[in-house]
Amino acid sequence: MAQKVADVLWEMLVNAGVKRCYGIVGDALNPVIDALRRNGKVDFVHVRNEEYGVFAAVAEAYFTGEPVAVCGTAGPGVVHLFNGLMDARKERAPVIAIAGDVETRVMDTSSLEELNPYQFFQAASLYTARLINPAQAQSVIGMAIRTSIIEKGPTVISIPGDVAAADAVGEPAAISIPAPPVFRPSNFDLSRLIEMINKAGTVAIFGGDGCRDARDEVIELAGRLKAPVGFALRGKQWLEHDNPYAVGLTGLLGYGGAYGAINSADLLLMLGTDFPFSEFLPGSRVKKVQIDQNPKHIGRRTSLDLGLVGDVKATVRALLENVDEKPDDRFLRKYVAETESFAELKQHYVDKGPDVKPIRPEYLAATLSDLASDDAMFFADTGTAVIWLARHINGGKNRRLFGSFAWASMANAAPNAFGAQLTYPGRQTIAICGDGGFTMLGMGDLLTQVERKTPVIHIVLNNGSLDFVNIEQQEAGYVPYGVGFKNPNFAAVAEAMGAKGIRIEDPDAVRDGLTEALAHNSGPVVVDAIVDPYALALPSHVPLHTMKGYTLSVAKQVLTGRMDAVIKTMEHNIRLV
Ligand SMILES: Cc1ncc(C[n+]2csc(CCOP(=O)(O)OP(=O)(O)O)c2C)c(N)n1
Ligand SMILES: [Mg+2]
Repeated sequence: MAQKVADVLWEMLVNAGVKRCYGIVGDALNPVIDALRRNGKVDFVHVRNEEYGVFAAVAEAYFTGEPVAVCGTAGPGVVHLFNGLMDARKERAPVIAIAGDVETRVMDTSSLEELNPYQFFQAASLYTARLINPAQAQSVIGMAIRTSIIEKGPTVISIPGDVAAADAVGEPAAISIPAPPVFRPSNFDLSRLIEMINKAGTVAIFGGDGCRDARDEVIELAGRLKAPVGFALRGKQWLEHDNPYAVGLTGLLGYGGAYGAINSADLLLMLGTDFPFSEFLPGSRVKKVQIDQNPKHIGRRTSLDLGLVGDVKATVRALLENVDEKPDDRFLRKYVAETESFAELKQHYVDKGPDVKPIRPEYLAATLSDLASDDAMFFADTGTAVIWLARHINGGKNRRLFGSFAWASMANAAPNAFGAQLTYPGRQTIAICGDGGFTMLGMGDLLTQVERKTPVIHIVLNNGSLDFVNIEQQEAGYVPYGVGFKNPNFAAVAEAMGAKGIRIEDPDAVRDGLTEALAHNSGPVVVDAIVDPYALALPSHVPLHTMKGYTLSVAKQVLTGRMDAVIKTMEHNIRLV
């Protein structure tokens, strides 16, 4: 049989490193999927919702750096890809979407399921192509692959069924991908930075995901400058563990001495971070320097005294050869000590945990961290799960912590962990899910996991509420509204679906329940953990407007007859003090 356009597509994707395609088949995709079947080198992962497939692909692509395919068809199935592709864009994950498109003979006639991919994907995709002529295939597919890998993010190939099924023109093109380039700022800018560093009495470092490959260099620089190292959530897994200079996280989830260090140093070095919460960054009293690969990140969150475009690793290496060692470590010691005392405070919630019912999520998360293996991969749903992950799951050289940290979609953890499990079979992959998140996306595709027998450990924080929003509303001074809902027994639901279910209601069952879940390796397990919906999670630094908002909300709740909720919140948190 002559090669079809769809055969060219898969051969080129396979040559570029694609091993899996997550999605749902149908109409325009039928010839595409038939070619995948003939090709035989790509694992097609049929999911129950295309969005779940994309979140799985994001985790796989982010951790391996290799491209991962997803597919949806046409119109509605394609629409389901979108949220995950936005996440891929923000997490810089090379995901290539194959979007089924209407037949060319009805294109641009508003036909059934027709969707203009250029308009629709504009915000998410780094490159969108409509493959309407077989002769385009090699160039278009090559561009989608190279853009996705080199620029790190999602691309879209929109393909009508008739074109996918048409005879190919020419052979599949070879794909050559350059290794990531090493680039650093100009010598002129570097010498300005060196001068600023050498002049500054005290220096603080604040790092993000851009420090992923620069951990050793950043720690060496911190040692030379006696600089406390704070981080954004996306920097935590690279910069916190085994780092004597680490001072925690700043921002809404913040803990430790990071806020103080960053705001009182003479000079702040922001390394590979696009941290969005400007109110936690210092004003003009602190001199600020930002180093980032992406020129668009420079200066967009706070005003700078110097902005440098370059790779963090290469830039810090160049600095290390030239900056003077600082002799005085008092500044560093002060914020490291502050971090240690916050850790004691955090531990307090954990230590009291075994006696407190409903289960404190802090205790649950800390116990999980304690029991999980040294190379476990943890995924947190957007919601309070992220807070507990940030504060109570300890990282490590081989541990990984991931979530929808930059896009902040709900329901990411279960599919992220599923994608990670397919990529790293046998490694502990743990999804800390909200009950809102789990019922939004995770529960339906638990069936996919049952079929695949993927031993993903789902910990569902069963608090009967969209608790993060509940807290948010109170911090903003609103009476909580639209945040409560009723849950089934998730363990029973899991068992009915063919997974293992474990329900934990009592704090003294936490340890054994989690141990059992972590040891289960014949398929997915769902731990239904009944946790305290009134656990309050204020950051180590509370902005004034938050304090005011919370007071206002409490006043409004009292005035609208919700005294019971106010008392419960006070009670549940005060008994831990
Ligand atoms: C798709 C999506 N919808 C809505 C939101 C807004 N949001 C952020 S966190 C959250 C609550 C999550 O609730 P749940 O999953 O139960 O976790 P909890 O905070 O209760 O632990 C909501 C609604 C969002 N981020 N993403
Ligand atoms: Mg919830």
